[in-house]
Amino acid sequence: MTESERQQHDHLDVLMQAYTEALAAHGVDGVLLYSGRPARHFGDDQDTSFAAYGHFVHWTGQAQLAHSWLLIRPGVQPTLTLHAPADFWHLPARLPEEPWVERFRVEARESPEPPPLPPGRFAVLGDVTNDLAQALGAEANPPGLVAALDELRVRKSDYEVSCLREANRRAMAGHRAAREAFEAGGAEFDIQLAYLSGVRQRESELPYPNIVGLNAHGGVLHYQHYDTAPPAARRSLLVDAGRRYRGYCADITRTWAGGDATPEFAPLIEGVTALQQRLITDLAPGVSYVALHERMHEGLAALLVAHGLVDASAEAVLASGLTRAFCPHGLGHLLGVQVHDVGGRVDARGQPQPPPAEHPVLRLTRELEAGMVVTMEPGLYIIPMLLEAHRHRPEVNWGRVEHLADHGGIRIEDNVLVTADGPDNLTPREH
Ligand SMILES: [Mn+2]
Repeated sequence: MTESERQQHDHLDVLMQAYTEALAAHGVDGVLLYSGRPARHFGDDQDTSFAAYGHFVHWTGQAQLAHSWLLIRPGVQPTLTLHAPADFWHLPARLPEEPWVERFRVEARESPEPPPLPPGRFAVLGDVTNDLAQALGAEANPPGLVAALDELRVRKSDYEVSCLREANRRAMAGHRAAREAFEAGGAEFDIQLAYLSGVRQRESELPYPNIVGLNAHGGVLHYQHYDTAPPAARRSLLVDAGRRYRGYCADITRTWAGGDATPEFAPLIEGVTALQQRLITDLAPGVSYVALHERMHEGLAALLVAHGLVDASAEAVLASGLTRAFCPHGLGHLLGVQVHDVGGRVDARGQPQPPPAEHPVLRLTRELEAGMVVTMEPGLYIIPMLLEAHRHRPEVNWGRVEHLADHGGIRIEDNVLVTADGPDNLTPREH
């Protein structure tokens, strides 16, 4: 057995023990996890792309397995029910030939309906209706149990960490290919194809749609298109792109200056990168992620001043709220079998931890603990819609800001494991 296979067995042992405690605490004899199914386009016979329910993936790593059911009962071998209709149009669902599969009793089922439950009190979790749960004599998605199982995903096992590390390693091959395609003069579409080829993963299996923005598109936070024509000038590229490995997600962003960039742009990328590296060194158990997010804004204020974009003290820039116009998103989030992993806005006892009023989109508001994997992704963008509210501020060097506008923005994002011995950056820093 390889080290990774041994780690996966340990992961499943720990999961069974933790589920046993959670199920007892919530008064059920077992839980049926539904992987889910793709949605069908209205009035059509074609389906959308699909990702399985996170709790199903936590056990199986199978992020693409639809119409499947996993029954967990304390002290009993879990049953994994696969949908295997007699169908000559498609290949039936198949599991890999790997040792972890032996931990499950695997049953094929002709129908996509849930398997019958043994006698007892059960909960059904996933994209199911109350009617379906009732027909099984079970409860659908009881919130207390869901929250308890979410909490089990917050601290990663050694197996999960090694999967996240490998997802990062493989994603970097895509980022290298994307950068080369950019330097070769490619359009956004060419860069996307180069990325996919570099990671060798089909688009629908990626953790999220890649963001590939040239020039001003880098300032559109979730830019969703891939222009097929290369732009006349190559000022900048922002690539936010990941990969899945055994269900686990990488979420990495790089920004590059092109040959047509203004000379101010590359130093600004270096500034954001240095800020990101500094913030990473602050990751430790007991640290408030909200405080780190606020530290990012302090760093951004200092950057705006140092690079001559604002003529004021860093303290005054921070107090004016300008940094939130230059960076409207959060510093990062938890990462796991979902790119924005669950459990980011509760405390360890499950009490809600809403984000501060001035940072409403921050996805991670809790105190850091060893075993958490977080993204660290400070950004600095020229977003005209947001800067408009600050137009009256004479301290802003509007000429410089507008000169940068057609470079879009900068985001530098790594995935980092929090440990008692310091941060462990899972993203290879090769360039
Ligand atoms: Mn992210």
